[in-house]
Amino acid sequence: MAVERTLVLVKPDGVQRGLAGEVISRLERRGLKLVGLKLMQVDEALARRHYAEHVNRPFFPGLVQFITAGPVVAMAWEGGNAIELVRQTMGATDPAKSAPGTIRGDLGVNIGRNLVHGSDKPESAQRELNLFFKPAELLDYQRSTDPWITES
Ligand code: DAT
Ligand code: MG
Repeated sequence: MAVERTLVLVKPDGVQRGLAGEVISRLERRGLKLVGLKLMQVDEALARRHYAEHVNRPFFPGLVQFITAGPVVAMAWEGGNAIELVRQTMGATDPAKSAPGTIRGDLGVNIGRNLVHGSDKPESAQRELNLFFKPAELLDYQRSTDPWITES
């Protein structure tokens, strides 16, 4: 099982609804490791690059408007098979079709307000992590002493 890193965004609707902690908590409980975290406003240029694959879709203008409408929580999560694990934990894109027990299935209503983003494959994860984080902003736990048990 390959150790992967993936980009997760709590989108503006999730931050506004006070669900950032809920999303973080679910990913922590899943067993993934948080290696990067920031609260930020996405500008139009970043939004267009992030969602470049959807540029010709009818919902693209609304998607860019939405993701830039308020702050997002951008995170990098690490773990074995992290990309697929995050996607499973988020649930299907349309909350009407996502299973109960998933973030979107439990907390979402509208496909245009589906709370979270997670990279969909390794190439996307690499590309998206580079858009949102500088390398130095991502923690390398192997270079630190064990943060959980080391006493000061
Ligand atoms: P996902 O976010 O599950 O990776 P995606 O990459 O296909 O889904 O689409 C990106 C976002 O665009 C998605 O989270 C919500 C929005 N979106 C997708 N399909 C849509 C549609 N048919 N109508 C409105 N918004 C849509
Ligand atoms: Mg996607």
